[in-house]
Amino acid sequence: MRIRFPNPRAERDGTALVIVMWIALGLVSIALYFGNSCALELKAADNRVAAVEAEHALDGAARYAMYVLTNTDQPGVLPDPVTYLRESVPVGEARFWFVGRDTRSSQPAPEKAFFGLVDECSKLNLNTATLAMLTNLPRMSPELAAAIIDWRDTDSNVTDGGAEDDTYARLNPPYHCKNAPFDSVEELRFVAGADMDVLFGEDTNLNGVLDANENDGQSTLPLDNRDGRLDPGILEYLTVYSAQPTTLPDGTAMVNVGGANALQSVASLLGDRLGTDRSNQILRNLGGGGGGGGGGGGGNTTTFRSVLEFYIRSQMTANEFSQIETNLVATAAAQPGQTATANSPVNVNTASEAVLTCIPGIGLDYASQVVQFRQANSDRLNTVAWVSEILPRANAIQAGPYLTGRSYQFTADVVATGHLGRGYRRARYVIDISGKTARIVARRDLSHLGWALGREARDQQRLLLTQNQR
Ligand SMILES: [Ca+2]
Ligand SMILES: [Ca+2]
Ligand SMILES: [Ca+2]
Ligand SMILES: [Ca+2]
Repeated sequence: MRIRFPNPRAERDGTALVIVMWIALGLVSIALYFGNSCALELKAADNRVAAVEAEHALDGAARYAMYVLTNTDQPGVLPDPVTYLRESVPVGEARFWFVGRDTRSSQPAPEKAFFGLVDECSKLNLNTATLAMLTNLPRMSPELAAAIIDWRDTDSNVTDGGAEDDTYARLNPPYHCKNAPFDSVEELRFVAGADMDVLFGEDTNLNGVLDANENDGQSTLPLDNRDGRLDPGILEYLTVYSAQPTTLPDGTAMVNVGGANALQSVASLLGDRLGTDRSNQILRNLGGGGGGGGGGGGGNTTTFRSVLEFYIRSQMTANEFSQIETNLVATAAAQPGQTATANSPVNVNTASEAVLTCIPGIGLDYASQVVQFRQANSDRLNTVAWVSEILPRANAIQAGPYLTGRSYQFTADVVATGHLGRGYRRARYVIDISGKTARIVARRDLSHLGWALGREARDQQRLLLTQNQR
């Protein structure tokens, strides 16, 4: 066997070895690259799965909220938060929370989230509140309040300080004044003078909680005042959904004490529930004849501007009133400055002090007393009757048309996460229970506003993740 040592061949072999090594190295890099991108892809897919889980949990939570609101012994009363699941509720591997507001306390611990359903009727209705009522909201300027009135009224007459087509024509790009009711509170962004500061205030994520960035002054947005209190914008206090029905859930008409022949209409209801003798006595208090059968009042034109006024003038007991209150409605002609004819009073049992301050007859003078009464009498918050114990008679009658003790629209502000706390999602569902069955009348995604559960829940979430990574 001959052995040759051709030097050029050896050089070629050496070169080939180097080339092979380079190729091998290249292949390894490619493998590593694909491996890494697969891992990233896997992680992204995992996050997408978590987000899908969270989306389903949102819808599940909304259905649960509808169940809670309808399967209660007092429909129309905001359910007591301790009677239903509202915090970190498991749905498969996902969880959900209801972001709520504590209506029982005037000074909620501002850094702690409150979980529960929200009463839409605790807010002022953007389509029916008068100029004076809107002007009393925190952060509201008289000009913006006037511009809101102009935005929703059908005419083009500029309210003092307000804005009609001329103002909007000067904008870039220009647009028209709507001259029709608001379809959502978010529509306020189009109204002249409504900036982020007045809309959101310090509560940039609309959760009713003083988050870290909302109490650090100028360091991060928003530019808050660092006073340890949450000063929200007007979005906190406004709704377009509140509306009192004029029929009972089964479709029969309620008794309208605001219409003509109010006494004749109410007589048979009173007789039914309280007996003829007591009914006649009450009808006499109300200025009616109280004679015999239902239609006997003949020619009496007594009407009441509100259910509360009816109660006060009737001199019936709170207990008697509770037996007929849900059957009563007062739909009078529209008040000056209102465009919509919908009857959309504020629920005095759930409204915040800021909203109560806007109510004629309550105002700054009585708003805090109303809240204090609620704190001391949590067992009586299913009626409007007690207001007559707090306000002087004339004030109560003035406040009556703007108040109710019953709510028919509620919001489930749901946050959900998928497995291991991943895939954060948030959506607000407005649920209307005035009909035979509850229905969702609006859904708005709020995931973009970021974490809304406060610091405590975030710490728990992080703990869960680190435990799982070990
Ligand atoms: Ca107008
Ligand atoms: Ca907040
Ligand atoms: Ca800040
Ligand atoms: Ca503040």
